Amino acid sequence: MGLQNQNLSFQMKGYNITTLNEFIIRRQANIPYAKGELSNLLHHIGIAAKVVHKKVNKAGLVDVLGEAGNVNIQGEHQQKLDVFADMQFTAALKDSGECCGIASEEDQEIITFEDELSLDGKYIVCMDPLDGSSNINVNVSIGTIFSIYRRISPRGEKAQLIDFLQEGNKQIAAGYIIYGSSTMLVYTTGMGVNGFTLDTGIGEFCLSHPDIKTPQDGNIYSVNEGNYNNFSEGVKKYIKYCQDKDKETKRPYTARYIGSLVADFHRNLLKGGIFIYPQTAKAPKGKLRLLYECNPIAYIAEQAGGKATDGEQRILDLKPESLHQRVPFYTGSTKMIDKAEEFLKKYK
Ligand code: P6P
Repeated sequence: MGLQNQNLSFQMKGYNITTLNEFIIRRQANIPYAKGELSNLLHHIGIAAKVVHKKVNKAGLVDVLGEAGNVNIQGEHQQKLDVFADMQFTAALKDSGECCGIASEEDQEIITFEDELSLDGKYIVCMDPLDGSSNINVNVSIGTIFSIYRRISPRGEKAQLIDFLQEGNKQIAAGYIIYGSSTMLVYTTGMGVNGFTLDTGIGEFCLSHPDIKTPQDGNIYSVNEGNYNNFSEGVKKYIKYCQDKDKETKRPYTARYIGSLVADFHRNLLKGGIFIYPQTAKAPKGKLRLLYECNPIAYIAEQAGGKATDGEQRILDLKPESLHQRVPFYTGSTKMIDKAEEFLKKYK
């Protein structure tokens, strides 16, 4: 059954839902000359998300907990679910025929798809297939993050490194899947941010958070204060500012940090707040990776009316130098980012 017919059937039965596929097709209708390639790519990402959801949801019951024994490019012990998620999203992107290659947190080099259909693919994808995976064994929400670009290298040829080292402001689409109390897919194609919740009863992502706008101000701050002694003076002063009592600005703020980027970001996106992973003595460039963590999250933050910088510059304007490059990361409510940057500047 074609995508249109399948979704029409839901409407005929009186279900008042908009499925991800229906939404993608409606949006495609608004994009002149869109031939459905991006829609098809997003559809395949949705399929992989459902497959990974099933595995993550049963993680305690089937043998996917614990480490897979290998160590990834980051020197992190790969959890079995990491490997599973990497394989599922890689396969889905290859099957779409729209993607000529990927850069993944789990793989040192780019992966090129060299079948005839994929070689002609218009897009490349940077992804963190399962971010925050050290939280898997303790049942804390984890996430998949993806970022889609038009390739620069000629179609019909192998994807090149230059396709992946584009500024974040060149992204065509970006999104994340959060495997939490429910599984949600949140994405943007540059026309706002929309959130879809997986209805396992019908196996569909259904529009649950249309046109997400993040509050301009907030009272949640998210930072790993265990690194406090390694922070710069400006970051330390900003954290103390968050903790000071001030009725007018509703301080002290609430500290919320669960060490899983997608979960920490998603909460602050909806409620307002600031997420900070600054440079520390241990991580002089910060910890989070530009290509497949900061750029996609930054695109979503901005599209929802928020901000994302490295403490000075807009994340989306940074020119990547390497696939796994790390950058300091400040993202969330615009007024909170501006205030944090005031402290960074004053105590530079
Ligand atoms: P720390 C998870 O490993 C991750 O990459 C992000 O999901 C998360 O925001 C960050 O690292 C947490 O790092 O050093 O605070 O444990």
